[in-house]
Amino acid sequence: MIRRMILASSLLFAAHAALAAPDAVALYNEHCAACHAETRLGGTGPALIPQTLHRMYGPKLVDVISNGRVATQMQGYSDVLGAEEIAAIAEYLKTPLAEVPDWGPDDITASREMRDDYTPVDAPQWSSDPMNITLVVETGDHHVSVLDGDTFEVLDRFPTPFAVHGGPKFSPDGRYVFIMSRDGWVQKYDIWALHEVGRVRAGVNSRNIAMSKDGKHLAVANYLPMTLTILSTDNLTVEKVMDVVGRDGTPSRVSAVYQDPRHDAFVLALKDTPEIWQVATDPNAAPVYEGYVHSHEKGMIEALPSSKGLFARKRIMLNEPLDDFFFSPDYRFLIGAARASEKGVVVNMTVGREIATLPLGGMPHLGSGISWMRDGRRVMATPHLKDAAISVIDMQTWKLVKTIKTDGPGFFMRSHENSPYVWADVFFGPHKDEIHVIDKQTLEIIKTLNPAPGKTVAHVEFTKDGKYALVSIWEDDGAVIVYDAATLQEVKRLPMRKPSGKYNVWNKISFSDGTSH
Ligand code: DHE
Repeated sequence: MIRRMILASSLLFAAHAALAAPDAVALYNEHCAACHAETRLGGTGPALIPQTLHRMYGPKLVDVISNGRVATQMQGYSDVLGAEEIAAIAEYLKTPLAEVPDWGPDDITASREMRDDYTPVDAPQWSSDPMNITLVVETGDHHVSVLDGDTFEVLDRFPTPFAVHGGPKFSPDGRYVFIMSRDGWVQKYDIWALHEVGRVRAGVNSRNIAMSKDGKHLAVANYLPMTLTILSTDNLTVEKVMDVVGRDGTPSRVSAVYQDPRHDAFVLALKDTPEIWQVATDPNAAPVYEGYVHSHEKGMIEALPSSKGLFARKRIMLNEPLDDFFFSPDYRFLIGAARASEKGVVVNMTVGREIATLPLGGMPHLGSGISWMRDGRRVMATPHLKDAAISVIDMQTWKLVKTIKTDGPGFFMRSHENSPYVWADVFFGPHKDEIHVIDKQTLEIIKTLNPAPGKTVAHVEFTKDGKYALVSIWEDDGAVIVYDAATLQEVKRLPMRKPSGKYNVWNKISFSDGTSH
């Protein structure tokens, strides 16, 4: 009798358990928290809270959890979790947090940690060419290696904050470098002294950083909070935190911030509102007029200057938000695209208006675009994150010159003024172990390298003179391969922990044509 009762009650419990709703919080903590943090405020992955997810409500959120997200580290969970469990997590992500940190100037200031074991030096403490230093970001164990660009000797290897993303930014003299991680930490490192100077948390969930033309200010683009943080490069103190709100009152995440040396400004890509912002880095910037008032005194309509001087903000109004940018080398034009759109847009940055559209489907990755001279005309090229193709565009007519078919969608492209070739990785798909080498004049693939079969091979950076090309084997037990950029022969292989981006001091501070800035 007792056995029968136990059996009945355990059957009842099992039936109840089967009917009970999945425990979303437990599932989240088990499967999502490692990247997005238990607080849901973001780590290697973005923050997962209503403020940052509102565009994904509905089936899309379930779709991303089930199938992953192209061009990101987000994998699909449909083979690990059931439909109900995925739906429960999606529902949980829509729940507002009890409290979202403001992360204003006081929080940023409180997070600032300057190293008391750092002593400034008068000159490099090593004998390599300071202009030919190349940094390698090793995401496998969150370090940066400092390479001598002539001998490829590792001069230092220092720990970085968690999940560095985007290019580190050098001071104009190449002496300091600033490195940002997705969880908002910004680190300052002295290359001459081979020593960290300090770090500060500029945002909760951040995208990238940009250096001002004069090297005095560092802007940090934030998703959370929806702000731009501007730091003093000298001591990492807060100079300004700008709330990012569109003209119509819509708060917006900042997808990215860039330096625009022509107009002496930071340029902001806004994710949620159809505007681009120019934020002056020139202390004498002219007043920006953003509205008009009726002056009773003067009996006329008077323009209302909203800001002037350092950090004056100018809005460039668009037809739709653009979140991925490429700039012409003279910074007269910005070429932008929205992730979901089938076209690119050309914006004249001096007059502040859209002037042309480009046929660019397949999710172009304009951030990796490069430009060069071909038959006396400047062309630009961009890979596509969804198509096995590279688009080459004439920058005078804004017409497509050629679609180069590749072995799979790529992420990064690189060249150098002294190289006749463009290097383009095949980041996604079965050919992720390939790098195409393309002739800049014929636009033909002249060679496909496959240095580590089966492993992801990606991102190229040249040495200062363009003689060598450095390629990452993007694996935990990976390497940086040094190629002779003319003969395309391997010269050296340096073991590294999941090396991602590589950044040559000279190529960056001289705004080399073939690289990102
Ligand atoms: Fe990046 C640069 C945006 C996913 C590695 N990435 C950039 C820049 C932007 C950007 C706007 C240029 C800013 C700069 O360097 O100052 N990246 C995005 C995305 O929107 C996207 C697609 C989705 C996301 O979650 O952010 C994305 N990026 C990735 C990755 O998954 C990569 C491969 C691995 C990682 O570290 O997250 C990645 N992104 C990089 C790297 C650069 C970069 C290595 C710098 C390239 C350079 O040479 O300058």
